[in-house]
Amino acid sequence: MKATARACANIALVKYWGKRDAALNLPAAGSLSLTLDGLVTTTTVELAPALADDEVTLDGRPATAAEAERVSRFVDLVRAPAGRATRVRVTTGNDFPTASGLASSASGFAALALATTAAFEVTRSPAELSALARRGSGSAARSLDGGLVLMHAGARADGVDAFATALPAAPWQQALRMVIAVVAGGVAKTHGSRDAMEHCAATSPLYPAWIDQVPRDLDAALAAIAAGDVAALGALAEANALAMHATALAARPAIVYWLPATLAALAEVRRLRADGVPAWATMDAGPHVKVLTTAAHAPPVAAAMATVPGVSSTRVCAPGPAATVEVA
Ligand code: 2P0
Repeated sequence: MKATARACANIALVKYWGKRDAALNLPAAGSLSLTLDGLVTTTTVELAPALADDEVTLDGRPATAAEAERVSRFVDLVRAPAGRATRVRVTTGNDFPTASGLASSASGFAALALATTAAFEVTRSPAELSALARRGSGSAARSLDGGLVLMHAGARADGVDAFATALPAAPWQQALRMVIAVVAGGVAKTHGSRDAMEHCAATSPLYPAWIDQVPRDLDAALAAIAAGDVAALGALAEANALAMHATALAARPAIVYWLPATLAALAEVRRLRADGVPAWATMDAGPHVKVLTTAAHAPPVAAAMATVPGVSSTRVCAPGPAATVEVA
């Protein structure tokens, strides 16, 4: 049995930054994201009874021991409850450069959750599948759905209510665009998000205020979405991302993801806005700047971002579809 799944990356408009339980990977607050087309992970899981160990290939190369271990532990979440011991051959690849600093764990674990359950012929509801993907990576819970996606923090200790659901699609959402400005020198992350959010929770005096603020930001973002108000959503997303980064800047020692070009890109977004262009910035655990805008404005926004010194490339993404799986 062999299954191949495809899942798109997502960028959060209200960020996930903090856990309430590390073992089950439960978020401390909800989050909201936009699934993006053109940033796709394709993952094949094949049952391989002859293998003694799982075999994992990432982007055409054998996985490192640590990577293979993380994949195997995730597959065990499906394999063990199914009462199976069969090893698997996992082949996964991104159609975007993993070194570009764009989230790959989100699309990666979403595709792995879908392909693994299909290969073992295990039935999971959409909510269960999202909660399963969450165990691999919190942001992966949001990559099974397309368009705008809401991650529920949940309240239960077992985490069954910590999953993501798609928001109702509306025509205006199809005109949303995310311009990704890749900042040169944004090399191997100095602080992976998992360790960084733990460090912020443990040492940042701003962390409690951040966790307090997220539900308010989510409410405001949902109200903006219900009203189809892109400007309100964009302003909210930019403020939320800056608050997340403020939390990291205030950690001790500080976590500074920004490079000079990051600030230059942020200034360019403000300049565009001052000129009447709908453009709002968001940033994740790295130096890159992602700009929320609309289809009509995406080409000039991308052109403007490309002129920022230190921005090495730009990419325009539209809302992406839900993840899919095929069984061979
Ligand atoms: C987000 N990030 O909401 C936030 C904003 C990064 C910055 O979700 O520990 O790799 O695997 O659950 O999902 C990245 O965190 O963390 C992330 P884990 P994950 O997109």
